[in-house]
Amino acid sequence: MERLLELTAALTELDEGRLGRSLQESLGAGDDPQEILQACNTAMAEIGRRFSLEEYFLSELMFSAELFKGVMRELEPLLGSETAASGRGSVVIGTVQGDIHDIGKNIVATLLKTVGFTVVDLGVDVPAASFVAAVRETGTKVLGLSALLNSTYPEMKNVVDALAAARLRQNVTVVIGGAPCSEEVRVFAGADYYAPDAGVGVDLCAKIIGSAG
Ligand code: B12
Repeated sequence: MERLLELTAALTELDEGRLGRSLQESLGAGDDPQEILQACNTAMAEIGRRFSLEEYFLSELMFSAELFKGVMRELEPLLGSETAASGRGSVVIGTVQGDIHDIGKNIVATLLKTVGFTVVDLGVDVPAASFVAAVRETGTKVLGLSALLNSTYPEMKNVVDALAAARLRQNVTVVIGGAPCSEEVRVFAGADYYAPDAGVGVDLCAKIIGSAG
């Protein structure tokens, strides 16, 4: 749709004014907030590509994150308006140690809350021991790990191994996500599921927690 393409272009070009205008236009026209999010994701992937090609630098990455967070501030109340009854169980989530990317994780956390899960968000750069402690304290059935850097894949495995060492592995389903994750990374890490996007992640949580009673 043209409005959403314009939004993607405005974010990709890091044009704050144009982004604000196209966001307002989209919201005014009643576009689905999920589709607006998707349009932003497309832009972030392109921004990452430009960074790889050295067309953009770290300052541009940082600015893109600020712009995305601004969009999320506008979207959150709209996503929240679909809130279902709470009390569906808890999910612990965090970005693994060594990694400070949190935009994707925050989207997953927001969507989980909107469908009624209690989310314990441990933030970014989370050591394995903190994940283990949170799983123990909350008794959660699902642990979500976010990682955006190839260098942090081994850290996901560390978390899974630490859960096993604490004899908690069998109590919890581990779901991983983050743009460069894949089924291969899941196997490497010893996790249970890989979610390519937030929607799949939320569906998985519903399935796991639902079926576990
Ligand atoms: C914005 C950004 C940053 C920002 C992050 C700000 C923030 N608060 O998050 C800043 C500027 C800080 C940053 C820093 C760096 N970055 Co950066 N960054 C990005 C960028 C452009 C976008 C990431 C993003 O937010 N995408 C949008 C969100 C919505 O997508 P997402 O995270 O994938 O999440 C979705 C799904 O994956 C899923 N999901 C995510 N997590 C989880 C978890 C669970 C449980 C589930 C179910 C689902 C799920 O749901 C989300 C919604 O659908 C990416 C490019 C890219 N292709 O990803 C590079 C990218 C990730 N960064 C990269 C790099 C190299 C770095 C730096 C090392 C740069 C440097 N030289 O310092 C540092 C590392 C800092 C660190 N220690 O973590 C590389 C990583 C390469 C690699 N594969 O290893 C990328 C891929 C860019 C590139 N192409 O080179 N970065």
